[in-house]
Amino acid sequence: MNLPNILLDKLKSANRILFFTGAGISAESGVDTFRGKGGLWNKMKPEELASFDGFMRNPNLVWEWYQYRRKVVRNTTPNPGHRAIAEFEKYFDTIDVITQNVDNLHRRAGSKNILELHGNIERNYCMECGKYYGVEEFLNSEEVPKCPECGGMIRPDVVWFGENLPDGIYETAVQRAQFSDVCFVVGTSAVVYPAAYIPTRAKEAGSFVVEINLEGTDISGSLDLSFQGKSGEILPEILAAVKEIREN
Ligand code: BV8
Ligand code: ZN
Repeated sequence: MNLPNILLDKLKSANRILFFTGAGISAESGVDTFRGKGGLWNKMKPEELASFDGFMRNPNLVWEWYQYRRKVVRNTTPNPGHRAIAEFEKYFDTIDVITQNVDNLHRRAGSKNILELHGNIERNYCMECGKYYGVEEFLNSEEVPKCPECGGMIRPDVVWFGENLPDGIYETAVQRAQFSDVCFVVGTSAVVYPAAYIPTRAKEAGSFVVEINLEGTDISGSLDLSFQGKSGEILPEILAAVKEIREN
């Protein structure tokens, strides 16, 4: 694929690259996205499943949904898009990954500098005593398990709608986006806030913002470049160009 010279120039001089990712980057690993074709929200309402009230209304249904998603993630692997992002670390001083995803696939692909804005489904915690757990202890629990320490309800360590993001993580994410020389926005419909503010904050601060998405989004027109296609195909192409530029 022929990359525009402006992008090649930016990648030549850049020190800090930031990847802001959403569910689309994991689609080629077989992990359902939320919106768009085949998205989860086409079949069920986010408020019912990814919200505290939804959980309290029907804890076992929500727990079962997360157990299903954990099984999908356990039985898949990072795809070439995740791996290309991890490999960028060889060519630049700083690579930041800011993800809305909870599937842990960036870490499994080898990325080091990751901010998980919406938590991680491979962690649980007790709603009473706050004790953190992994997923192993409850692998076969079909119902919401009780905390072995205090008997409280266990929930996935993710950020539901109406819940705050983990303390300070959004502010740190914005700061890193503002310091980036190039910001890739990958596989997100950019409709969930405050995360969806990040590409705009990067652009306002002078970062060169490049979208990689299967389809156009509400922010496509406001960015510097927008590639339509699969991240698992486009990111390796950009990495190949980077190798060319940075090795010569
Ligand atoms: C909060 C849980 C403070 C974990 C999720 C303004 C400011 C602040 C808040 C709000 C605001 N406006 C509205 C709100 C409230 C709400 C919100 O944003 N609502 C939206 C829907 C209007 N935000 C919140 O509640 C947040 N909390 O702000 O706290 C507060 C407190 C109280 C009251 C008010 C404020 C919390 C938001 C987090 C919610 N939790 N998930 C889980 O179970 O996963 S959100 C969920 O959506 C996921 O985390 C997901 O990451 C996220 C975003 O979705 P995307 O990642 O973009 O995925 P999507 O499917 O939408 O798009 C995928 C894209 O990829 C598509 O475009 C597709 O075309 C593309 N694609 C597909 N395949 C490929 C591809 N691209 C490339 N290659 C491919 N192969
Ligand atoms: Zn407990």
